[in-house]
Amino acid sequence: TLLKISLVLMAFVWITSCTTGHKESAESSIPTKGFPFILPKEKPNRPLSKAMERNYDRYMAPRPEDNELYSQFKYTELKGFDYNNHDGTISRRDPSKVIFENGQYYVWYTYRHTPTKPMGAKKCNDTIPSADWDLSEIWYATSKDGINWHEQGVAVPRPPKPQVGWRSVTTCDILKFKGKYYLYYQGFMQASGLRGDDCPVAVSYSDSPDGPWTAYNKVVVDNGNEGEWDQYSIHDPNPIVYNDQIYLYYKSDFDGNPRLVRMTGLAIADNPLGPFKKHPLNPVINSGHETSMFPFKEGMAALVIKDGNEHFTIQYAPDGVNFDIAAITKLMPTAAGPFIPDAFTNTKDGRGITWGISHITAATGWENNHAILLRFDCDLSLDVNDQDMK
Ligand code: AAL
Repeated sequence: TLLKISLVLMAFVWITSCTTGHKESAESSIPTKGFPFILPKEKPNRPLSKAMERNYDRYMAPRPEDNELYSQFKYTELKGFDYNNHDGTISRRDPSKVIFENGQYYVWYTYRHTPTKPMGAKKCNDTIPSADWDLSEIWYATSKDGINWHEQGVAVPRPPKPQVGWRSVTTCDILKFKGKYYLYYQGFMQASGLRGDDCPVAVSYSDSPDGPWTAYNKVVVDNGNEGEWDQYSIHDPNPIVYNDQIYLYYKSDFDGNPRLVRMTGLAIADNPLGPFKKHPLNPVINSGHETSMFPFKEGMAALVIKDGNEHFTIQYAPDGVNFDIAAITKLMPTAAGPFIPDAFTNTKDGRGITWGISHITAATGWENNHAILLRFDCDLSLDVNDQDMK
Protein backbone atom coordinates (compact mmCIF):
# COMPACT_ATOMS: atom_id res chain seq x y z
CA THR A 1 0.00 0.00 0.00
CA LEU A 2 2.82 2.37 0.89
CA LEU A 3 4.36 1.70 -2.49
CA LYS A 4 1.02 2.41 -4.23
CA ILE A 5 0.56 5.69 -2.35
CA SER A 6 4.07 6.86 -3.11
CA LEU A 7 3.62 5.97 -6.82
CA VAL A 8 0.34 7.94 -6.99
CA LEU A 9 2.02 10.88 -5.23
CA MET A 10 4.96 10.82 -7.61
CA ALA A 11 2.62 10.72 -10.59
CA PHE A 12 0.64 13.65 -9.16
CA VAL A 13 3.77 15.71 -8.63
CA TRP A 14 4.98 14.93 -12.15
CA ILE A 15 1.66 15.81 -13.81
CA THR A 16 1.38 19.05 -11.81
CA SER A 17 4.89 20.10 -12.70
CA CYS A 18 4.22 19.32 -16.38
CA THR A 19 1.00 21.27 -16.61
CA THR A 20 2.22 24.22 -14.59
CA GLY A 21 5.45 24.24 -16.54
CA HIS A 22 3.53 24.23 -19.81
CA LYS A 23 1.16 26.85 -18.52
CA GLU A 24 4.01 29.11 -17.52
CA SER A 25 5.83 28.85 -20.86
CA ALA A 26 2.58 29.32 -22.83
CA GLU A 27 1.70 32.37 -20.79
CA SER A 28 5.13 33.91 -21.24
CA SER A 29 5.08 33.42 -25.05
CA ILE A 30 1.70 35.02 -25.71
CA PRO A 31 1.87 38.81 -25.65
CA THR A 32 -0.73 40.33 -23.36
CA LYS A 33 -1.27 43.31 -25.66
CA GLY A 34 -2.25 43.19 -29.34
CA PHE A 35 -0.48 44.88 -32.26
CA PRO A 36 -0.45 48.67 -32.02
CA PHE A 37 -2.88 50.54 -34.26
CA ILE A 38 0.03 51.90 -36.35
CA LEU A 39 1.94 49.05 -38.01
CA PRO A 40 5.56 49.28 -36.78
CA LYS A 41 8.11 49.71 -39.60
CA GLU A 42 10.66 47.56 -37.79
CA LYS A 43 9.93 43.96 -36.89
CA PRO A 44 8.74 44.03 -33.25
CA ASN A 45 10.87 42.18 -30.74
CA ARG A 46 8.09 39.82 -29.60
CA PRO A 47 6.64 36.53 -30.77
CA LEU A 48 4.73 36.97 -34.04
CA SER A 49 2.16 34.93 -35.87
CA LYS A 50 3.33 33.22 -39.04
CA ALA A 51 1.53 35.84 -41.13
CA MET A 52 3.19 38.76 -39.31
CA GLU A 53 6.63 37.10 -39.47
CA ARG A 54 6.17 36.82 -43.21
CA ASN A 55 4.93 40.37 -43.47
CA TYR A 56 8.33 41.57 -42.24
CA ASP A 57 10.60 38.91 -43.72
CA ARG A 58 9.23 38.37 -47.22
CA TYR A 59 8.33 41.83 -48.48
CA MET A 60 10.51 44.91 -48.84
CA ALA A 61 8.45 46.86 -46.27
CA PRO A 62 5.64 45.91 -43.92
CA ARG A 63 3.22 48.26 -45.71
CA PRO A 64 2.83 48.09 -49.53
CA GLU A 65 3.01 51.88 -49.86
CA ASP A 66 6.50 51.89 -48.28
CA ASN A 67 7.79 49.17 -50.58
CA GLU A 68 9.93 50.52 -53.42
CA LEU A 69 8.83 47.66 -55.65
CA TYR A 70 5.11 48.10 -55.09
CA SER A 71 2.93 50.06 -57.47
CA GLN A 72 -0.52 50.30 -58.84
CA PHE A 73 -0.94 50.91 -62.56
CA LYS A 74 -2.78 53.55 -64.56
CA TYR A 75 -3.71 53.04 -68.23
CA THR A 76 -4.13 55.57 -71.03
CA GLU A 77 -5.36 55.11 -74.59
CA LEU A 78 -2.78 55.76 -77.31
CA LYS A 79 -3.43 58.06 -80.27
CA GLY A 80 -2.28 57.42 -83.82
CA PHE A 81 -3.09 53.73 -84.42
CA ASP A 82 -5.80 52.60 -86.82
CA TYR A 83 -7.52 49.28 -86.06
CA ASN A 84 -9.89 49.00 -89.05
CA ASN A 85 -12.92 49.65 -86.85
CA HIS A 86 -11.69 46.84 -84.59
CA ASP A 87 -12.93 44.21 -87.05
CA GLY A 88 -10.11 41.81 -86.11
CA THR A 89 -8.05 42.23 -89.29
CA ILE A 90 -5.45 44.53 -87.68
CA SER A 91 -3.68 43.73 -84.43
CA ARG A 92 -0.82 45.34 -82.52
CA ARG A 93 0.59 43.53 -79.53
CA ASP A 94 3.63 42.48 -77.51
CA PRO A 95 5.47 45.83 -77.52
CA SER A 96 9.23 46.06 -77.01
CA LYS A 97 10.78 48.24 -74.36
CA VAL A 98 10.43 51.91 -75.16
CA ILE A 99 13.72 53.68 -75.91
CA PHE A 100 14.52 57.37 -76.34
CA GLU A 101 16.78 58.23 -79.28
CA ASN A 102 17.10 61.22 -81.64
CA GLY A 103 14.75 63.31 -79.47
CA GLN A 104 11.84 60.86 -79.57
CA TYR A 105 10.53 57.63 -78.11
CA TYR A 106 10.56 54.41 -80.16
CA VAL A 107 8.53 51.24 -79.70
CA TRP A 108 8.45 48.07 -81.80
CA TYR A 109 5.60 45.56 -81.76
CA THR A 110 3.90 42.64 -83.47
CA TYR A 111 1.75 43.92 -86.34
CA ARG A 112 -0.79 41.73 -88.07
CA HIS A 113 -2.87 42.90 -91.03
CA THR A 114 -4.67 39.94 -92.57
CA PRO A 115 -7.85 39.44 -94.64
CA THR A 116 -9.63 37.81 -91.70
CA LYS A 117 -9.44 37.61 -87.97
CA PRO A 118 -7.48 34.61 -86.55
CA MET A 119 -9.32 31.39 -87.49
CA GLY A 120 -7.45 28.74 -85.47
CA ALA A 121 -4.89 26.15 -86.58
CA LYS A 122 -7.39 23.98 -88.51
CA LYS A 123 -8.66 26.77 -90.77
CA CYS A 124 -5.45 28.73 -91.29
CA ASN A 125 -3.57 28.83 -94.59
CA ASP A 126 -0.98 31.05 -96.29
CA THR A 127 -3.05 34.20 -95.76
CA ILE A 128 -5.51 33.29 -92.99
CA PRO A 129 -3.92 33.50 -89.54
CA SER A 130 -4.25 30.78 -86.94
CA ALA A 131 -3.56 32.98 -83.91
CA ASP A 132 -3.51 36.71 -83.26
CA TRP A 133 0.30 36.70 -83.74
CA ASP A 134 0.37 34.44 -86.77
CA LEU A 135 1.40 35.91 -90.18
CA SER A 136 2.77 39.01 -88.47
CA GLU A 137 5.66 41.42 -88.93
CA ILE A 138 7.60 43.66 -86.55
CA TRP A 139 6.52 47.28 -86.99
CA TYR A 140 7.55 50.41 -85.11
CA ALA A 141 6.22 53.80 -84.09
CA THR A 142 7.72 57.01 -82.68
CA SER A 143 6.38 59.64 -80.30
CA LYS A 144 7.41 62.88 -78.63
CA ASP A 145 5.16 62.46 -75.59
CA GLY A 146 4.42 58.74 -75.24
CA ILE A 147 0.71 59.23 -76.00
CA ASN A 148 0.58 60.48 -79.60
CA TRP A 149 2.36 57.98 -81.84
CA HIS A 150 3.34 58.00 -85.50
CA GLU A 151 3.42 54.57 -87.05
CA GLN A 152 6.53 54.33 -89.21
CA GLY A 153 5.88 50.95 -90.82
CA VAL A 154 7.75 47.70 -90.98
CA ALA A 155 11.10 47.15 -89.25
CA VAL A 156 11.44 43.37 -89.71
CA PRO A 157 9.33 41.69 -92.41
CA ARG A 158 8.71 37.97 -92.66
CA PRO A 159 11.70 36.49 -94.51
CA PRO A 160 11.25 34.06 -97.39
CA LYS A 161 10.76 30.37 -96.62
CA PRO A 162 12.67 28.50 -95.16
CA GLN A 163 14.44 31.28 -93.21
CA VAL A 164 13.76 31.50 -89.47
CA GLY A 165 10.52 33.43 -89.02
CA TRP A 166 9.12 32.83 -92.52
CA ARG A 167 5.66 32.05 -91.09
CA SER A 168 5.59 34.91 -88.57
CA VAL A 169 7.96 37.28 -86.78
CA THR A 170 6.53 38.42 -83.46
CA THR A 171 7.03 39.52 -79.90
CA CYS A 172 10.25 41.48 -80.22
CA ASP A 173 12.46 43.40 -77.85
CA ILE A 174 15.21 45.94 -78.44
CA LEU A 175 18.84 46.02 -77.31
CA LYS A 176 21.35 48.83 -77.79
CA PHE A 177 24.90 47.56 -77.47
CA LYS A 178 28.13 49.33 -78.39
CA GLY A 179 26.30 51.83 -80.62
CA LYS A 180 24.30 49.24 -82.58
CA TYR A 181 20.67 48.18 -82.25
CA TYR A 182 19.40 44.61 -82.10
CA LEU A 183 15.81 43.42 -82.36
CA TYR A 184 15.20 39.96 -80.92
CA TYR A 185 11.95 38.25 -81.89
CA GLN A 186 10.12 34.94 -82.09
CA GLY A 187 10.67 33.32 -85.47
CA PHE A 188 7.85 30.92 -86.35
CA MET A 189 8.47 28.20 -88.94
CA GLN A 190 4.91 26.89 -88.66
CA ALA A 191 1.53 28.32 -87.79
CA SER A 192 1.05 28.71 -84.06
CA GLY A 193 -1.31 26.07 -82.71
CA LEU A 194 -0.41 23.23 -85.09
CA ARG A 195 1.30 21.44 -82.19
CA GLY A 196 1.72 24.20 -79.60
CA ASP A 197 3.14 27.70 -79.88
CA ASP A 198 6.55 26.55 -81.04
CA CYS A 199 9.41 28.84 -82.07
CA PRO A 200 13.00 29.84 -81.28
CA VAL A 201 14.40 33.39 -81.13
CA ALA A 202 15.97 35.20 -84.08
CA VAL A 203 17.62 38.63 -84.34
CA SER A 204 18.05 41.53 -86.77
CA TYR A 205 20.50 44.41 -86.33
CA SER A 206 20.92 48.00 -87.47
CA ASP A 207 23.10 51.09 -87.00
CA SER A 208 19.99 53.20 -86.33
CA PRO A 209 16.63 52.67 -84.62
CA ASP A 210 15.10 53.82 -87.92
CA GLY A 211 16.71 50.85 -89.71
CA PRO A 212 17.33 49.42 -92.20
CA TRP A 213 17.47 46.13 -90.30
CA THR A 214 19.62 43.22 -91.40
CA ALA A 215 18.29 39.79 -90.54
CA TYR A 216 20.97 37.55 -89.06
CA ASN A 217 18.98 34.64 -90.51
CA LYS A 218 20.04 32.29 -87.74
CA VAL A 219 18.45 31.13 -84.54
CA VAL A 220 20.21 32.91 -81.64
CA VAL A 221 18.39 31.36 -78.69
CA ASP A 222 17.25 27.88 -79.53
CA ASN A 223 14.73 25.56 -77.96
CA GLY A 224 16.02 23.20 -75.29
CA ASN A 225 16.91 19.59 -75.92
CA GLU A 226 14.17 16.97 -75.89
CA GLY A 227 12.74 16.56 -72.42
CA GLU A 228 13.98 19.93 -71.17
CA TRP A 229 11.50 22.49 -69.82
CA ASP A 230 12.00 24.80 -72.83
CA GLN A 231 12.17 22.15 -75.56
CA TYR A 232 9.38 23.59 -77.72
CA SER A 233 9.58 27.35 -77.48
CA ILE A 234 11.56 30.40 -76.48
CA HIS A 235 9.13 33.31 -76.12
CA ASP A 236 9.21 36.95 -75.06
CA PRO A 237 12.98 37.62 -75.37
CA ASN A 238 13.92 40.44 -73.03
CA PRO A 239 17.55 41.67 -73.23
CA ILE A 240 19.22 43.84 -70.56
CA VAL A 241 22.91 44.76 -70.30
CA TYR A 242 24.09 43.48 -66.92
CA ASN A 243 27.48 42.38 -65.57
CA ASP A 244 29.05 43.54 -68.89
CA GLN A 245 26.99 40.90 -70.69
CA ILE A 246 23.64 40.53 -72.39
CA TYR A 247 21.16 38.96 -70.01
CA LEU A 248 18.29 37.76 -72.18
CA TYR A 249 15.30 36.61 -70.14
CA TYR A 250 12.63 34.54 -71.87
CA LYS A 251 9.48 32.58 -71.24
CA SER A 252 8.89 28.92 -71.94
CA ASP A 253 6.68 26.21 -70.53
CA PHE A 254 6.84 22.60 -69.51
CA ASP A 255 4.10 21.98 -72.05
CA GLY A 256 2.97 18.75 -70.48
CA ASN A 257 -0.28 17.33 -69.24
CA PRO A 258 -2.58 18.34 -67.75
CA ARG A 259 -1.70 21.94 -68.67
CA LEU A 260 1.05 24.38 -69.47
CA VAL A 261 3.22 25.59 -66.62
CA ARG A 262 4.92 28.76 -67.79
CA MET A 263 8.11 30.06 -66.25
CA THR A 264 10.97 32.45 -66.98
CA GLY A 265 14.49 31.48 -68.03
CA LEU A 266 17.75 33.32 -68.68
CA ALA A 267 20.32 33.06 -71.46
CA ILE A 268 23.57 35.06 -71.29
CA ALA A 269 25.96 36.18 -74.05
CA ASP A 270 29.01 38.42 -74.46
CA ASN A 271 28.00 39.26 -78.00
CA PRO A 272 24.48 40.25 -79.15
CA LEU A 273 24.63 37.68 -81.94
CA GLY A 274 25.53 34.95 -79.47
CA PRO A 275 26.39 32.34 -78.51
CA PHE A 276 23.78 32.57 -75.74
CA LYS A 277 24.35 30.17 -72.86
CA LYS A 278 21.34 29.15 -70.82
CA HIS A 279 21.71 29.58 -67.08
CA PRO A 280 22.22 26.26 -65.25
CA LEU A 281 19.61 27.26 -62.64
CA ASN A 282 16.86 27.78 -65.25
CA PRO A 283 13.98 28.48 -64.86
CA VAL A 284 14.96 31.48 -62.71
CA ILE A 285 11.38 32.63 -62.06
CA ASN A 286 8.77 29.97 -61.34
CA SER A 287 5.94 31.96 -62.93
CA GLY A 288 5.21 34.67 -65.48
CA HIS A 289 3.98 35.06 -69.02
CA GLU A 290 5.29 38.11 -70.86
CA THR A 291 7.67 38.89 -68.00
CA SER A 292 9.34 42.33 -68.10
CA MET A 293 12.68 42.96 -66.47
CA PHE A 294 14.39 46.19 -65.45
CA PRO A 295 17.62 46.95 -63.57
CA PHE A 296 16.90 47.90 -59.96
CA LYS A 297 19.61 48.89 -57.48
CA GLU A 298 22.40 46.31 -57.89
CA GLY A 299 20.08 43.63 -59.29
CA MET A 300 17.10 42.98 -61.51
CA ALA A 301 13.38 43.49 -60.96
CA ALA A 302 10.66 41.62 -62.82
CA LEU A 303 6.99 42.28 -63.51
CA VAL A 304 5.64 38.75 -63.23
CA ILE A 305 2.18 38.74 -64.75
CA LYS A 306 -0.29 35.90 -65.42
CA ASP A 307 0.57 32.19 -65.05
CA GLY A 308 2.22 30.35 -62.20
CA ASN A 309 2.00 30.31 -58.41
CA GLU A 310 3.62 33.74 -58.17
CA HIS A 311 1.66 35.52 -60.90
CA PHE A 312 0.88 39.22 -60.37
CA THR A 313 3.96 39.84 -58.27
CA ILE A 314 6.91 42.15 -58.63
CA GLN A 315 10.08 40.21 -57.95
CA TYR A 316 13.68 41.08 -57.29
CA ALA A 317 17.01 39.26 -57.69
CA PRO A 318 20.08 41.04 -56.26
CA ASP A 319 22.21 38.99 -58.69
CA GLY A 320 19.79 38.90 -61.65
CA VAL A 321 19.30 35.16 -61.10
CA ASN A 322 17.84 34.36 -57.69
CA PHE A 323 14.43 36.00 -57.68
CA ASP A 324 12.06 36.36 -54.77
CA ILE A 325 8.71 38.10 -54.35
CA ALA A 326 9.13 41.76 -53.45
CA ALA A 327 5.51 42.85 -53.77
CA ILE A 328 2.06 41.56 -54.65
CA THR A 329 -0.11 43.90 -56.69
CA LYS A 330 -3.02 43.95 -59.14
CA LEU A 331 -4.03 44.98 -62.67
CA MET A 332 -0.45 44.65 -63.89
CA PRO A 333 0.39 45.63 -67.47
CA THR A 334 0.11 42.73 -69.88
CA ALA A 335 3.24 42.20 -72.02
CA ALA A 336 4.75 45.40 -70.61
CA GLY A 337 7.42 47.17 -72.62
CA PRO A 338 8.69 49.68 -70.06
CA PHE A 339 10.72 52.80 -70.77
CA ILE A 340 13.97 51.85 -68.99
CA PRO A 341 16.53 54.68 -69.23
CA ASP A 342 19.32 52.44 -67.84
CA ALA A 343 18.47 49.15 -69.59
CA PHE A 344 21.71 49.22 -71.59
CA THR A 345 24.09 51.18 -69.36
CA ASN A 346 25.40 48.15 -67.47
CA THR A 347 24.23 49.82 -64.29
CA LYS A 348 24.70 48.49 -60.77
CA ASP A 349 22.37 51.19 -59.50
CA GLY A 350 19.17 50.64 -61.48
CA ARG A 351 16.68 53.45 -61.04
CA GLY A 352 13.45 51.68 -62.04
CA ILE A 353 10.57 52.67 -64.30
CA THR A 354 7.58 55.02 -64.41
CA TRP A 355 5.81 54.14 -67.66
CA GLY A 356 5.74 52.03 -70.77
CA ILE A 357 3.52 50.43 -73.39
CA SER A 358 1.50 47.26 -72.82
CA HIS A 359 -1.32 45.49 -74.66
CA ILE A 360 -4.84 44.22 -74.20
CA THR A 361 -5.67 40.98 -75.98
CA ALA A 362 -9.14 40.31 -77.37
CA ALA A 363 -9.55 44.07 -77.02
CA THR A 364 -13.21 44.05 -78.08
CA GLY A 365 -13.94 40.40 -77.24
CA TRP A 366 -13.10 37.14 -79.04
CA GLU A 367 -15.55 37.68 -81.92
CA ASN A 368 -13.15 40.11 -83.64
CA ASN A 369 -10.04 38.85 -81.93
CA HIS A 370 -7.23 41.39 -82.02
CA ALA A 371 -5.01 43.25 -79.56
CA ILE A 372 -4.39 46.95 -79.00
CA LEU A 373 -1.49 48.85 -77.47
CA LEU A 374 -1.92 51.21 -74.54
CA ARG A 375 0.24 53.17 -72.13
CA PHE A 376 0.77 52.28 -68.50
CA ASP A 377 2.10 54.53 -65.76
CA CYS A 378 3.48 53.30 -62.46
CA ASP A 379 5.61 54.25 -59.50
CA LEU A 380 8.54 51.85 -59.62
CA SER A 381 11.27 54.47 -59.82
CA LEU A 382 13.72 55.42 -57.09
CA ASP A 383 13.98 58.93 -58.52
CA VAL A 384 10.38 60.09 -58.14
CA ASN A 385 8.09 60.14 -55.19
CA ASP A 386 4.71 60.02 -56.85
CA GLN A 387 2.48 58.75 -54.09
CA ASP A 388 -0.54 59.07 -56.38
CA MET A 389 0.38 55.82 -58.09
CA LYS A 390 0.70 53.80 -54.89
C1 AAL B 1 2.23 36.32 -76.19
C2 AAL B 1 3.66 35.94 -75.91
C3 AAL B 1 4.21 35.25 -77.12
C4 AAL B 1 3.38 34.05 -77.43
C5 AAL B 1 2.14 34.72 -77.92
C6 AAL B 1 2.70 35.76 -78.83
O1 AAL B 1 1.54 36.85 -75.19
O2 AAL B 1 3.80 35.20 -74.75
O3 AAL B 1 3.97 36.10 -78.23
O4 AAL B 1 3.96 33.29 -78.46
O5 AAL B 1 1.49 35.24 -76.77
